[in-house]
Amino acid sequence: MKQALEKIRQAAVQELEAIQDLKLLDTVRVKYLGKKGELTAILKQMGSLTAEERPVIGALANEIRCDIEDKIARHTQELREQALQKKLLEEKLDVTMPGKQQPVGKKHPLTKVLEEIEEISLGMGFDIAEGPEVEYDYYNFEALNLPPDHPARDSQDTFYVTDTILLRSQTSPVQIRVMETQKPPIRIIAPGRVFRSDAADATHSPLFHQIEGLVVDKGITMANLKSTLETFIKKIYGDDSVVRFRPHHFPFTEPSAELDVMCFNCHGEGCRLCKGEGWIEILGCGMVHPKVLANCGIDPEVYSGFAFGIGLERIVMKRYGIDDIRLFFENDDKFLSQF
Ligand code: 2NL
Repeated sequence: MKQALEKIRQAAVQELEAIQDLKLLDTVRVKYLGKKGELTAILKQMGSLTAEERPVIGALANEIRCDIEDKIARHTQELREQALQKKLLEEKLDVTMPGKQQPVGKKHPLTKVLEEIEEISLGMGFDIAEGPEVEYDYYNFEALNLPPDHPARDSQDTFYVTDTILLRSQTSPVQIRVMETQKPPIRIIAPGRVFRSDAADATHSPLFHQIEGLVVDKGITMANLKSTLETFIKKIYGDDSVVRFRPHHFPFTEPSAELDVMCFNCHGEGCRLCKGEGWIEILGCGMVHPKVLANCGIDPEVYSGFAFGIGLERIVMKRYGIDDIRLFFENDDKFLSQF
């Protein structure tokens, strides 16, 4: 019987040592120590032993049970330790590895040039004014001396929301609102989105951006207009740029003019950029029409002013040689990442 017990111990130890899986360890316990296990089976035969043999075998059986339990416990501990080490090794994080490069966005070319123009304007003493994109017909047209039958008010060109409400087609309504509520001296620029019901093509977009400027005070003349705009243009295009004023017509200014800058690509020779003209049209301007001042409660006998309007997209297209206005609004990263 002693031999049978020692055999069980040996078999159990051998089997135990071969096991590499924590889950299988319990099968060893059941096989040798369980109620129907091999050790229990031997102990059931204790009845056949003499009174002297019984305590000796009993003690041995107990010692073997303890030994096997002890070995199972130790092996369990070992396997747990191994599993932990493996897990730690697999999940090791090397904090010295270089991080993943995150793509960084860039400013939109329209934003870049607008911010540049805003900086220049602030430096010249202008404030920046803003106003609603959805406007009353009154502020967009009527107050600006565009009578109801004026062709610019055609619903073909303007997005009407109702009979009297529309998407502003210029930022002048911002300036009308400022003149209505502030006393001269007024020195503002009004940048923002404007809307016209044009079919989109290389030079037209139903949404574009305008920057208008307005100066109103006592004694403002065409000389102030010319010197201010020439200074402004030289800050944008460089000190050596040459400007010229051409007579023009706008309903809201009298007299009116357009300002050209000598082509910065061919210096007046004529090239593709200026379409052979030698000059590039930059903005429209003029002395604020007396009726417009009066509409805003400013006495045209006391005050005078000048105003100008720049199309932002045109300026940016000329600056970077962009030949299609639609590129600004397509959110194509290949285009936008170039600026
Ligand atoms: C152009 C022409 C211009 C104005 C805008 C203006 C505003 C008020 C009163 C008088 Cl409140 N005038 N704005 C004046 C002249 C020209 O823009 O060709 N823009 C692209």
